[in-house]
Amino acid sequence: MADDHHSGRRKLADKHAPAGIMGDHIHQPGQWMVEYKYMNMYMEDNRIGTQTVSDQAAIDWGATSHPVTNRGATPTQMTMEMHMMHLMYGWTEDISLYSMVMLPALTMDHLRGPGNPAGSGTSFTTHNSGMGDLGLGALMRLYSDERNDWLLNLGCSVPTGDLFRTSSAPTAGMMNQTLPYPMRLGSGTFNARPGVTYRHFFDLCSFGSQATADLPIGRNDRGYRLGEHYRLSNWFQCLMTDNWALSIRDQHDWRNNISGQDPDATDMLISTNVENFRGGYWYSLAVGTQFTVGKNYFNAEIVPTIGQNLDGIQLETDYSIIASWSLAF
Ligand SMILES: [Cu+2]
Repeated sequence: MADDHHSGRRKLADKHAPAGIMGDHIHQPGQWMVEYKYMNMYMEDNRIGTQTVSDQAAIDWGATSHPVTNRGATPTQMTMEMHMMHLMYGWTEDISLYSMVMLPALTMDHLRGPGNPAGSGTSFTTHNSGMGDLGLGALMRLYSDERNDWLLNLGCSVPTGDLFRTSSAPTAGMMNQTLPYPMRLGSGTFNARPGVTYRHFFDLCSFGSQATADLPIGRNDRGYRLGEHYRLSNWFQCLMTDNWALSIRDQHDWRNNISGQDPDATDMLISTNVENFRGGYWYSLAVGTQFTVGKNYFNAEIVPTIGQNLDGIQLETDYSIIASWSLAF
């Protein structure tokens, strides 16, 4: 029964976890997998703690906050788009290797504040896109039997994303300013990305649970380190047919604030420059579907954020969409 975990049950439409999960499976020795994954996260309106506020209230709040902020502008909405090229290879029976190229496209809309020489109350948009940080790692089987899989993910990221882009849009062309923290393409540090995944296969359904961490190491070339990010997710998939499954999933995200400080990120200008206004807790509930067409595997999810408690003032997350195509050969 040595090949049990390759046969039968694990070849059906729930063979991969829902689209928002990575590192949930390994491959047979010599097998390759290519995947393209698309994600877009939609954020609109500011939130102070758990309280949503208007754009004008976000500017007013910054006049007396600690530190004082949003004198130049407040963000009003953002889309965080991500194109991911994922490659997996089954190295041995129990170890698969992977790499992941990330191509983010970030767009943020703003309302100018009272200290902006380009005129209070007017709006502008900034955009940034290109190569993000490169993900690399190994997935190891800790234990498998006929119904259960335990996998360990030993991953990391390499700082290939640019931190130095500037924009003159905030001042309508009068001066160039460094883009604030959430508009940068990478973390600037090497990050450790460990994870553990458990899966259990019933006859017609499956359950999974995964804990992951993204742990930046040291300081980057701009003198700071992004906050640690921890995620816990649980999901349930049910087979409608052998080739089609439906999924539900919960997701808890905890993120810490930034350590250190980029001297060019002036707190007073905008809340996205404030190191202590990046952390928080987010709770999301996803629904999704997985299906195969020949050897092609399709996976899609919509992930509304149900609850969030943010440090300081930040844009609130409304929902994400995630979709992928993959092929193993
Ligand atoms: Cu794979």
